[in-house]
Amino acid sequence: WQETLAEGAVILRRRAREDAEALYQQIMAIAEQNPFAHRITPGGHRMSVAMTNCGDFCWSVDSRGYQYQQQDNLNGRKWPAMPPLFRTLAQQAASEAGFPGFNPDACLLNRYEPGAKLTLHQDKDEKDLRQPIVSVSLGLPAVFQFGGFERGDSTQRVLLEHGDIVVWGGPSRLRYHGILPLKPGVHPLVGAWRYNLTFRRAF
Ligand code: MD3
Ligand code: FE
Repeated sequence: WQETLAEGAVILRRRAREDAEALYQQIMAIAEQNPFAHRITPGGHRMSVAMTNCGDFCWSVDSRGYQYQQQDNLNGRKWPAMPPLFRTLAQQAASEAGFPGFNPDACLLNRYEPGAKLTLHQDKDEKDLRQPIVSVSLGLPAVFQFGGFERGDSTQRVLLEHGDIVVWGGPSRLRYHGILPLKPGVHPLVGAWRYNLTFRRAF
């Protein structure tokens, strides 16, 4: 159940459904070691999305800016290791979408509460932009905005639902994208939240 959204952007609908419970348990275990937190952007805004990480490197934001770090800037601890299930799923999804050999060294975990959103942005802090990003959605559905290469370009809307995996590579890697405010609801496995895992090759 695979569809190409744009060159290099492939959605594998429901691909993670059978792994969803195990993924959710792992998310909870990671959050016990490194709780989800609302970070403050360089502009002084509290992000409505709460974040944590696993893997060797993880994307961080604080008053100094955005960067990949080996420690949590909130508590100075190293990130929990990337669970084998996470790595295997991301690698398999990448190769199904036409990106064999993907080996993520970073996994950012985003948690959305009702109303939480992510404004249009590009992901370009990774060293090798030829490497794709693999995203896994769990819990409540969200409307994803998929734009062009300039902030003002028109956007298409794609519903991302529980278990959907999207691989973003090739020319789509640098497209602007965002998440519209999450609608309230209750998901049977996950509750009143949406989780999104993004697997990246940072270095
Ligand atoms: C398209 N996360 O963490 S996942 C992010 O649902 C991020 O939490 C969103 O954007 C979320 O940076 C969207 C889908 C996604 C992730 C990375 C991309 C789409 C992308 C990179 C390039 C193009
Ligand atoms: Fe992004």
